[in-house]
Amino acid sequence: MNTISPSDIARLERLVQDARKIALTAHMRPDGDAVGSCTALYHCLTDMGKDAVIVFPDPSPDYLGFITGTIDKGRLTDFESDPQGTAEAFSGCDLIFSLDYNAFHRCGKMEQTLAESTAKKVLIDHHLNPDRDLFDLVFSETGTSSTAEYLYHILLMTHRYGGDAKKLPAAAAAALLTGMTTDTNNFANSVFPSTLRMASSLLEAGVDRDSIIGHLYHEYREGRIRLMGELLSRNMKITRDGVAYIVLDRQTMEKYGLKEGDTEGFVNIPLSIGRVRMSCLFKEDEDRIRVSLRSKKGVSANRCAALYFNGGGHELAAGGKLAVPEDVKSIRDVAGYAERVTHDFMNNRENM
Ligand SMILES: [Mn+2]
Repeated sequence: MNTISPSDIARLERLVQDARKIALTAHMRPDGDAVGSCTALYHCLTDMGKDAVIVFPDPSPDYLGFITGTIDKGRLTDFESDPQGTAEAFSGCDLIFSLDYNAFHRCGKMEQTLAESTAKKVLIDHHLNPDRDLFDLVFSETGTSSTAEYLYHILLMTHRYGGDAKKLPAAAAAALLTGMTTDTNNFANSVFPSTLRMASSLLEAGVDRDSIIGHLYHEYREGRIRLMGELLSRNMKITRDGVAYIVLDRQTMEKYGLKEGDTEGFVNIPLSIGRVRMSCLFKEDEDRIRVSLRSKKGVSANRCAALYFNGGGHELAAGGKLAVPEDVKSIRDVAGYAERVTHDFMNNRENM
């Protein structure tokens, strides 16, 4: 992680001090890092006496209810459920935080409302290629496990917390540890020395990690595990280039009674096979196919997502989409498309 500039911290403190109303935002289909970061910052701002609200593009998934449950009533909304209220939240605030995304289009249908707001904007994020021009202040760092970790280090540099994790509100500390835990897949990837320092300080500050792990990894629906079994035994294909891919249609999702967020982490599993160098999960959505990519060192998931799947993200973990019918005619054509483009990708030395 690069050193965080004290002058940026001073600017951040001034922006917060001058703001009356503050809105916190994250990307579409917010994950543990997005929800954890927003919730943590919400508690810190509230702790400072600020009027803060969280606005997601769409609802936070049920499995993160143990985090969002700490937010005061009426302080968490989303554009999909309440477009009017969201627009009012943006027009009425004077500072907006963008957490865990690098450009407004990552907020989907909320993009325009966000872009039109005249509020000052601060980015705190760990994805590649941030759209710096959109923001008044940019904290962007790819050498960190998660936005939650990065936010933790930023918060600790402020006068308010002065390097002492014990001063963080308890709900903020737990939300930060949750965000880092999900983004590292429970310390399996993107763990830096700074990540372990953060975890260590948060445990010392009294965060109940066992309870977080229980919520995150021991409360799945039965359907998730049964679907995982079906996908791995019947659906997963491995190409001769070492690319594993799984195509998941809506019918199968419905058969197992699964909802948004229930397939979180599936894409990581094929990477545990020795000859697999990249794993792709294709999930049918209303008018598109959503794509998740994970790769091992030496193969750039980010580049593959950018070249063939209208997306990007991190070097070894990226996402994207295929438009129907522009990119593929239907879900049935995804396997053919995946085989073809990943073969091209894996055989072009520039991509390695
Ligand atoms: Mn993240």
